[in-house]
Amino acid sequence: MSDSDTILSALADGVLSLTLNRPDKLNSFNEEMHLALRAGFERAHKDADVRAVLLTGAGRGFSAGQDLGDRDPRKGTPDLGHTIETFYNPLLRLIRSLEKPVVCAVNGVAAGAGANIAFACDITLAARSARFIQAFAKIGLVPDSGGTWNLPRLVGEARAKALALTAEPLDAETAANWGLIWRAIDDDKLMDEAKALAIRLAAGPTKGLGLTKRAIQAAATNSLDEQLDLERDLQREAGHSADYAEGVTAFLEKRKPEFKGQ
Ligand code: T3D
Repeated sequence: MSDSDTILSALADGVLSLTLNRPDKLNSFNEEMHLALRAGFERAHKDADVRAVLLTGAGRGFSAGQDLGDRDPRKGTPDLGHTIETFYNPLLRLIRSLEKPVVCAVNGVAAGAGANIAFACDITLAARSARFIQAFAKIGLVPDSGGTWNLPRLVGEARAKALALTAEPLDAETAANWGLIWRAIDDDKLMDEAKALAIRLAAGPTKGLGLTKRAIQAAATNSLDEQLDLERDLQREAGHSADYAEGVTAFLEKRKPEFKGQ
């Protein structure tokens, strides 16, 4: 793990909590925070004690996307393709390929890459006061961090284009009604609800939950035939898991299951 304080990291109850921690810059991404967040997700991939991840932000915002202080054009033109390839794309791939649930608690404004990282998580809750902004349009950029892939799939082309071309803020309630996130929660209850959800998932049959995540994500590009074959293969794998044996045994014995994520 990175020892940077730009990401606060704590493991408890099987949940790895990763908190974006540059609150004076609305948790915008600089290279140090990128590397620290990546280290957190790499740990989640490797560490069997991590059964779920909870991603949130410190202070009044979730994330304002790229730190524009690092992008002053008066000091030269950066190669943004290089930074996408080096930082944002690996992060998105780590989140999507992690076969454990990733809960995101959007505690305040989520702009640019900050919004699209939130949309890439598995279950995203947002404080009622939070706003989502495809801020790229305000500075001449293209939505990244999977935005152009996720937005049309989640809300359809008309809404995706309007969000991306106007950069108008979207409130949390509407984001939930449109299917961009799971739920809008009263601000003072957000973190309690997000933690409870992450702990519940971490105590669940995380092997099967991970396979479920893989299947649902594959549906975006599979035909029905391909998806039916994938369901067969993944069900076979799930059926051999210790968690499946425990779940059925516990049901038959009328007791609470104790899943191990195996
Ligand atoms: O470059 C690449 O590698 C390519 C990848 C790009 C990915 C991207 O994310 S591009 C999009 C970058 N983000 C933005 O364009 C958003 C810029 N921020 C805003 O539009 C607004 O700050 C918000 C709408 C997000 C929030 O507005 P508000 O009024 O609630 O807060 P504020 O007063 O604007 O910001 C508070 C502080 O955070 C302020 O600092 P100060 O003046 O108090 O010292 C502000 O400068 C700072 N801040 C906010 N966003 C950023 C930021 N500092 C650096 N970078 C930011 N993105």
